[in-house]
Amino acid sequence: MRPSCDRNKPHNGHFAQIQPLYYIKMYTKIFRAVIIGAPGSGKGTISELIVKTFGFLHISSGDILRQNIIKNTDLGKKAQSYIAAGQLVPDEIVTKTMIARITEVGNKSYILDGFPRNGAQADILSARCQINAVIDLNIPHDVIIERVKHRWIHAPSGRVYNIGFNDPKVSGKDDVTGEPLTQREDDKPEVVAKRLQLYDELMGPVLAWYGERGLVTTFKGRETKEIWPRVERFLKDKVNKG
Ligand code: G5P
Ligand code: MG
Repeated sequence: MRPSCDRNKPHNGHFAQIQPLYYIKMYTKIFRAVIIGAPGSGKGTISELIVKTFGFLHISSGDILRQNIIKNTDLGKKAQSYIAAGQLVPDEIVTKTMIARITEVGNKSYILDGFPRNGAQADILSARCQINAVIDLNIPHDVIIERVKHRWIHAPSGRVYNIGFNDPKVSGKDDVTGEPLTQREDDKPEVVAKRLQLYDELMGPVLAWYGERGLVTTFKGRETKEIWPRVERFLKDKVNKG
């Protein structure tokens, strides 16, 4: 039986009650989406809901880079200073990493978050795989600036919290591992301002490129709880049509 829509509503600020199995069983076709939006627009949060609801894999360039920084890999060492300064990590590094991950994932449905980030990356991605839809989150900058001040993350997994929106069960600790949460270095107000400016400069052409191919759907709003039901409906329609 189909779960009631109410189960998908946030519970105490969490989306923990989502019932994924109905969708995962029904949607067996391969579907690939890109989620685009300014820093702090909710790409990671909406992607997590897509994972739980549709069973897609979430491939986040930012999460992959941060995990490499924690592990102190060569990639992490190269990426760290760019991320801390709110600049893009050089294309050749990110593109190689993301294409390797996409290849590794193979024949599965996924949502790409944070990649592509400019025209050059979009070109390389389009040569490698076909994207079925682009979800464009359009959130006012004033909302974003307020939000990221309260963001806490569990960097090894990429799990993200926000005080007053989706609080951890125990203050300062990750719900799953109990490990301490941290704040992102690039969430400092001056770095956020730089990231927002860079986003506006670089993503305009990428959105236009996908727009010319009829792939972009924009979701405008101030809160995830109003945006998510629209994204969910959109994806259900798209995935059903194949
Ligand atoms: P990232 O990691 O890709 P950004 O800048 O694209 O980083 P970010 O900051 O991860 O995006 P998001 O994923 O869009 O934001 O947002 P989110 O984390 O889900 O939500 C933000 C906060 O708001 C969270 O705390 C969440 O809980 C809360 N929230 C969500 N909805 C609501 C709501 O309705 N209400 C409230 N109150 N709160 C809410 O990239 C980082 C860096 O990595 C490098 C670059 O240096 C980049 O700056 N990088 C790349 N470099 C080159 N090429 C690429 N392709 C690169 N990808 C990453
Ligand atoms: Mg994110």
